[in-house]
Formats: sequence, structure tokens, C-alpha cells
Amino acid sequence: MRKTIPAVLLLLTLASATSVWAHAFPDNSAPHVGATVSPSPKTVQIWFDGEIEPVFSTIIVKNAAGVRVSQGKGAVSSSDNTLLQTTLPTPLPPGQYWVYWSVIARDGHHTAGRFPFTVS
Ligand SMILES: [Cu+2]
Repeated sequence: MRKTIPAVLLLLTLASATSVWAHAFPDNSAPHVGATVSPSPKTVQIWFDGEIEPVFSTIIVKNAAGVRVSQGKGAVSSSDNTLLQTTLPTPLPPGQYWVYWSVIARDGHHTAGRFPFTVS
């Protein structure tokens, strides 16, 4: 019986470590990170490795001058809770653009990042 308690504590430690790793991170995107695309895409999409909260998750695209070129703060897809997307209302002129994303995973943890793509 003496060895039972440390075994239970170890299991609890592993369980809490697993939940810490459950933050959402990007799995894939369109355009891909660092890609050069032509013509200008109509949308920018990021697929995450877990479900994200629609209310607190945002995606914004800015041009090299830091001016926002996407509509609003984007939205989580109504049919796929791992997909965050935004619309580019007008075709982008050639140049480099940055995608800024910020999401809350189902475990309540916040992650954020950015990546570039180029329109040629
Ligand atoms: Cu987490």
C-alpha cells in the first residue's frame, strides 16, 4: 500500500502536464507560412491542432506598412472549430503581408503569433 500514493501523484502530475500542452497552435494555413502566391488570395485561413473559442479568437492581415487589409477581426468557421479565417475584401497589390493570429483554446490558454506571405 505504501507505494500507491506516489504512483497516484505521478499520474496527477502527468495529467496536468498534458493539459498545459493542449494550447492551440497552427497546424496549417492558406497561404502557407512564408509562401509567395499569385494572384491575391480572397481569404486567409489557419487550421489549429485543437478547437478554439469563437468569441476570443482573431486573425488580422496587415501590409508591410502595418495597415490592416483584412475585414474585421476574422472569425472561427461555423462548421469547423479548428479553422480561423478572414476575408480580404480587395485584391492585394504585390508585396509582403503579415498574418496576426490570437486564439483561446478550449483549455482556456491563450496563444498568439504571426507569419508572413508574399503576393507576387
Ligand atoms: Cu493550454
